[in-house]
Amino acid sequence: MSKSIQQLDQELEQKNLQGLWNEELWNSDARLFTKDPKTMVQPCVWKWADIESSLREAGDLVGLGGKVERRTVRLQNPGLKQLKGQKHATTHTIHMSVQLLKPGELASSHRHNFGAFRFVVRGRGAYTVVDGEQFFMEPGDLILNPPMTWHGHGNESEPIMWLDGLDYPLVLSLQVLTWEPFPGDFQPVKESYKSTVHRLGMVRPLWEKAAGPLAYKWSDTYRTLKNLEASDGSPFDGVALEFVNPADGGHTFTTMACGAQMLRPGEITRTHRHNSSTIYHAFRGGGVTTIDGKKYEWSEGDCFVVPLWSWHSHQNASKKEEAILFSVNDQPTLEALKLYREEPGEAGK
Ligand code: 1HN
Repeated sequence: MSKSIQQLDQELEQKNLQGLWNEELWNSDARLFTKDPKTMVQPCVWKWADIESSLREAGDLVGLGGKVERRTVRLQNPGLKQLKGQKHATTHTIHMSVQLLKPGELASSHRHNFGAFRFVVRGRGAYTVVDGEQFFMEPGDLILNPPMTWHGHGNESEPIMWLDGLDYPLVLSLQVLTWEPFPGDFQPVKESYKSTVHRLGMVRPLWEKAAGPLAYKWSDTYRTLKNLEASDGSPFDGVALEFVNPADGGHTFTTMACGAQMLRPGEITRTHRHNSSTIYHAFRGGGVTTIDGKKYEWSEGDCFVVPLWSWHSHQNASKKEEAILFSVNDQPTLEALKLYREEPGEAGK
């Protein structure tokens, strides 16, 4: 008597083998192989009022020290909650959280092989020390922690809040994540960086190994946006800038690109889609982003996600004021793997 397929399947199972004839890869509703990419990442808006009040409460309840290295609140994507192990993320590749550091606090130094950045949103005067270089923070400043750079934060000023962006979900999915504390808790500032005026612009001290500057001052970013205000800009993103990598002039990180874009009063961008995902923060102004035909409203301070391959366009809600979005996306990862794709929507849309 010949074997049934079920019997064969059982025998294969015991030998750690599997026949693909039963697989849902090809033709079930849950199939993996589809013409368009599928993602579990969902569009989502996080209101600034919710983020800020959670952080303020955490500021009263949660002290730094011991097990608590950072007081930071994650933007959890609702679509990823059901994923075990890698559910802690804003998109499948990027983790964004908002951190509060109170006056008198010191957040100990550590380093990891995932990249990170800070984008300052409220308060000024705190600092972060990256590989011994001290960067004082003001709203709109972007400060990079490239992979394996030591970093700790201190505050002798007023309460400060910033966005933390990290590519740790990506590195975790590759199962190569590493993290280590700084021996001695807080990395001291190097002698050469002890003055309050640090290097500015595209210069570096020759006697240090340091790469280009790891901080982008908001005053420079904003001036550039304003200088380009009358240009055509990108049809899909308005006056959009990328923060260039100080080491090679390319994307901000090997894995992530950070950007700042200005939507001019009344500006509505053309629809397009790409297989990178983006996390936005409304730094100034308010507007509406249409994602796959649904409108998501945002006002100053809100954060939101545009998932990969979703059709999207942005609109500045004001006819008088500009709107400025800070963003981070994983396009560099897709490009590095030669997987990046984008498509414009129909003209006039
Ligand atoms: C981290 O190291 C920081 O250094 C902030 O301030 C947020 C979220 C997940 C993993 C590491 C920081 C983080 C983080």
